[in-house]
Amino acid sequence: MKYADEAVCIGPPPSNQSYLKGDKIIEVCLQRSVDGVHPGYGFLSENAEFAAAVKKAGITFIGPSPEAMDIMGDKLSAKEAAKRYKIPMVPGSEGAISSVDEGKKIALETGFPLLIKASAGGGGKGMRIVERIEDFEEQMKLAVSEATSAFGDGSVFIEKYVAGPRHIEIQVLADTHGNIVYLFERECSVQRRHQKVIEEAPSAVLTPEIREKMGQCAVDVARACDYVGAGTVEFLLDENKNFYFLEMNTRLQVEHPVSEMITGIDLVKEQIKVARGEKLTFTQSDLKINGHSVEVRVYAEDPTNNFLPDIGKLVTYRRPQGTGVRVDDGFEEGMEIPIYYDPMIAKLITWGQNREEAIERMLRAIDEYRITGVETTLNFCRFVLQHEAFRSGDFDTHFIKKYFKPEYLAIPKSDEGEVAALAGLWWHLNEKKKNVPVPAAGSARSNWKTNRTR
Ligand code: MV4
Repeated sequence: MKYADEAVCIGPPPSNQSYLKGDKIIEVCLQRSVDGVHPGYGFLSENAEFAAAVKKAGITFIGPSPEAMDIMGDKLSAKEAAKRYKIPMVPGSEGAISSVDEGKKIALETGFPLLIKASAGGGGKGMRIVERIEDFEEQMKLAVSEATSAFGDGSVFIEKYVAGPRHIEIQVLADTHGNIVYLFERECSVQRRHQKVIEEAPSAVLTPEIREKMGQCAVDVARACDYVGAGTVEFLLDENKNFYFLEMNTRLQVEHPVSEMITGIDLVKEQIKVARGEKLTFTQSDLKINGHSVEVRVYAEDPTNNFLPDIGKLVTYRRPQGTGVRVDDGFEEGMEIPIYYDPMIAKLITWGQNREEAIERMLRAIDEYRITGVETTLNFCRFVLQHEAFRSGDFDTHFIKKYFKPEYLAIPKSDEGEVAALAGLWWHLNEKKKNVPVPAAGSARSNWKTNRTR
């Protein structure tokens, strides 16, 4: 299904000739009298310069102000802004460290292990762990040069290393009239190389008290930069359930559907209403968590081959269906997965009355999804969802490193055993000239009565 009333080609597939061509996009908007730009996620969605250029052209940018994006785009200025409120932060340096000697002094005060982080960084880039003072100088130099080449800004700072943390983020929504609410948390601890794999809402471990405190802090962070629109405030939760503010993402995130599922709020609709200048029609006390939601990211990657992107044609593409199942995707059967972008095919989201039901529905939806032509991460997601550590809620950001080995997925992909057995039976019956019907493949596997395959 194609929903757009009109589409304009900006340029060829490589993103630096199309999705990242802010000037060209604005030019097209002006030609067509476009009144608003939704930046999506990725590409220009957190680019303050683009937001400012859109505004200057007299077009509404559906998102926060360029100033808010600037403040939150830099971790040190984000922490600086957050300091105006009482928001817990990981102990470490007050600001950027300007020399190795200064860094060493702060490192000894902070204690080990510690992290050196790039202020302009994201996704773990420019982040170095230091276990002992002897390694500090080398790691700091590496962090600075990595940050300089990746972001053109070599500012780095120190934070104590939080061991075994959970990644928990709070969805916030702010209008232009000073109203800010939080739409509870998403737990995104199951990650692989800073790429989220499974997200859920609410977190299995937050108490109502911690949830409310984190929510309040997230609202304060948003207030600290006069935030407008939908945003996400990221926290780490340590083993003792202490939480620390890390950074704020000034866009709608990939995993926003799980928040929509548990609150009943359409976040994109709210973004547009806020951009039009409308007031939020609900307050914090109107918002309640209803049930549980899980999202898995379906990537065209081969989990048995180091998650190598597997590009090619979607020969078969059939979505799962049913109560509590949502698929957000952009592909149809027969389409090619392009090489130019992140190879995400779809987001598969389920909702249930409780966590168990949401997970059960996800496992069923994964089984029902039919994708051939490319390898996908569906089996890998099934592995995670079936794992005892995930089921019990007792996991952290090291889940995949700790528990996953590609061998675990190297089971036969087709029903080869069954096919061989049926072929043997067919041959046997033919030989004996007995006319007993052979059961249809699949029927013998039904578990409707025992429900014990998982
Ligand atoms: C940390 C941390 C432990 N201690 N900061 C990684 C990306 C960036 N958003 C923050 N990250 C981390 N910061 C302190 N002081 C551990 C991580 C981290 C991590 C955080 C969230 C999700 C997955 C992660 C995987 C490795 C490290």
